[in-house]
Amino acid sequence: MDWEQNVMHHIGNTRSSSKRDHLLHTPDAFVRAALPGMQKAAAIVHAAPAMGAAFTQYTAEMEQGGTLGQASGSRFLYVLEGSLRAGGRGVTAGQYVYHPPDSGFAVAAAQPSRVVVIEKDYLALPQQDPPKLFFGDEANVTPYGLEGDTWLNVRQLLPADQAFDFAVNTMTYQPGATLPNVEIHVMEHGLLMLAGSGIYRLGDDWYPVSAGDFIWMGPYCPQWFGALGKTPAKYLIYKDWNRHPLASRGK
Ligand code: UGY
Ligand code: MN
Repeated sequence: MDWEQNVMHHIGNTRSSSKRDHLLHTPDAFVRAALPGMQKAAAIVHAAPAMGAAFTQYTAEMEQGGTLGQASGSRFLYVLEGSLRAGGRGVTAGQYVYHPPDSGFAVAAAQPSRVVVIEKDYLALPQQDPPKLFFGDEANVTPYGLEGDTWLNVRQLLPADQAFDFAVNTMTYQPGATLPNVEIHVMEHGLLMLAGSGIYRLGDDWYPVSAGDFIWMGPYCPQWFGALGKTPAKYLIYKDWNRHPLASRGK
């Protein structure tokens, strides 16, 4: 433990902040525990119904040969480090898998790995089948500039198909780039900072954030980001998507 960490821990300080409509979860506050079915692996649960989220997001840290348990609902996996065997295929850093509910398959780490895991109860559309199993590679996704801003590149990782009830995107900001406006929307977000740093506005608070930090934004949480530093800032962001606001009430 270095000097700075030591002081941080001993005086009870953290950059983390848990509010009604948002959570900043920083690595100094992470707690690891195995979920049912996990072997040689542990989960850092960042977002869950227990704090008001309608989905679950955790980082799985897996030893070589480690496994995940069964998914609850549909599941999205994005490999941060290492490589997995999932659904009979190899999935390495920057690659990802979506599988629909009730079609889970074994996930094992081919080497020590860190993986983003997002799970959600699937909201079906009337007369439409759920999406099929989907494998993707971020390197093959063509970016577009948000509202034409070429300093802010968005990569939509899942197909533009309304059968999907959530989206997962990466957003890469050149230093100095910002969201064009403070957003306030019904969708919630789970966000993992993958690179760089910046300032996140959440509600009426402003937080310095950097790679490794997680943020949950509840519905209607005011949000804005500006990238700081000399290298691009990048995050992976979940949002519920493609459903009527009354859909979760069975409408
Ligand atoms: O897709 C989004 O809502 C995204 N622009 N939000 C965000 O980056 N906080
Ligand atoms: Mn948003």
